[in-house]
Amino acid sequence: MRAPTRRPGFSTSAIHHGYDPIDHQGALVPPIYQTATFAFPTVDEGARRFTGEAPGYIYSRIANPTLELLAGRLAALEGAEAGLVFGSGMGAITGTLWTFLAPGDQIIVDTTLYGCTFSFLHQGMAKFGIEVTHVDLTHPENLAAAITPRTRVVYFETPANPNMRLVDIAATSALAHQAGALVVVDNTYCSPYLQRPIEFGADLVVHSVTKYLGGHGDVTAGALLGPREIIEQVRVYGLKDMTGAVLSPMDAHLVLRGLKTLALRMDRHCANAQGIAEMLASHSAVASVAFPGLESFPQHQLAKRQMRLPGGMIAFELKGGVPAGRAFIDALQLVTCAVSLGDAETLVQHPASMTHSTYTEQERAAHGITPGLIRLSAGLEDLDDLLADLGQALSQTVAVS
Ligand code: 7XF
Repeated sequence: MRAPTRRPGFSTSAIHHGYDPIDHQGALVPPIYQTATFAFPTVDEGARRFTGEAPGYIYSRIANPTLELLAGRLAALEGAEAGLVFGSGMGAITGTLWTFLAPGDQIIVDTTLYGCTFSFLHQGMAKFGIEVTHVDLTHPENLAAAITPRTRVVYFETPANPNMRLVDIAATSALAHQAGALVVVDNTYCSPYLQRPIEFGADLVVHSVTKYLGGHGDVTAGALLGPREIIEQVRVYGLKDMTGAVLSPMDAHLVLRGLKTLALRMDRHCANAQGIAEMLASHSAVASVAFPGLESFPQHQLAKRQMRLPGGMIAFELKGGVPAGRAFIDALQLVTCAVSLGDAETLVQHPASMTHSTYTEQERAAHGITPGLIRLSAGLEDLDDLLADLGQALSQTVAVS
C-alpha cells in the first residue's frame, strides 16, 4: 500500500479510502464479494474465528469485505473510528436501539421524527417496557429538565424530517453526556459532506444510505458510525442476532459508486434548493417556506454554525392549504411525486398522507407535522427547468385556493 503523504480531503476519501488496486490484481473498482459464507482452512481455524481468537471472515451477516470497505469509508467521511452498514436506514436505527435499550430504560427523542422511526419507538420499543419521551430539542435546555438517570439514549434528526427543525448538536450532546446518555444523530438529511455530528460531540451517527449517500435512488441501505467498541457491540447483537438487517454486497458496490460523486452532488443539490426556496419564498401562492439557507429561517444562525451548506430539502405550505397542495403536486410535469430524497430527480411528497402517515392525525398535530406541509427534495436537474415547472404548477393552485 502506498503510504499517503498528507491527510486526504473529503472527496479523496470518498473515492479512495480503504482500497488500493495494487492489492487486488490492479482492479480499479473494488471487487464485489458476492458470497454468503467463507471457507475455513481447518476446523480449528473455523472455531477460532467464532471465538474471536483468529481474524477472518465467517458469514456475510457478520462481516464481508465489500461491506467492510463501505463501512470504513463512511466512517472516514463522518470522522468516526468505525462503521457498520445495514440493509436499510431502519435496519441501522432498530439494530442500534435494540442493542442499547432494555426494559426500564428511557429514550429521549426530539418532537419530530421520520414516520417509521416514530412508529418503531411507539409501536415497537414501548411494547418492551422502554419509555419514549419526546422533548422539544430546538431548545437544548429542555433536555436538562427532562433527562433522568434512566435516560440511556438521546436521539434526534437535524434537520428533522419533514419540517426542518434543527437541533444544536454540541449543546445537546454536552447536556446528554452530563447524565451519561448516548447521543445518536440521524444525519440522513445532510450526509457527512454537510454536517459531521461526531465533531460536535455526538457519539453515534445513523444514516438512511438510501438517500444522498447512495444518491441514485436504486438501493436501500443504512449505516451506523461511531466508536469501534460500540460498533462491534451493535454488529454482534443488533445486526447479527436482533435484526439480521444485512446489506447485500451488490448494493454496497452501488453505494461505493455513488459516494464518488457525493461532494459534487451535494453542492448541486444545495444550489438548486437555494434557488427553489428563494422562488417559493417570494411567490404569492406560498404561505411559508422552511429552508435553512433563507435569512427568514428561525434557526439560520445555527444552520451556519453546524452545516457546511443549507442542504437540499425544503418544507413549505401553500396559502390554499391541502386542496391547493394536491392541485400543485398533480400539476407538476418534471418534478416527481414520490417519497424518498437525495436522488438526482427532484421529488415532492405530502408527509401527512405519506412518510408521516404512521402518526395519527392528533400525533401529527402535536409533533409539528401540519396537514398542508409539502416536502421537496431538490434534485440535480437544471434549476431553470425546475423553476419553470414549479412556477406553472403554483399558478394552477390559485384557482383552488
Ligand atoms: O430504511 P430507509 O433506508 O428508508 O431509511 C429510514 C429513514 C431514516 N431516517 C430518515 C431521516 C429518513 O428520512 C428515512 C427514510 N425516509 C424516507 C422519506 O422520508 O422519504 C422513506 C420513505 S417512506
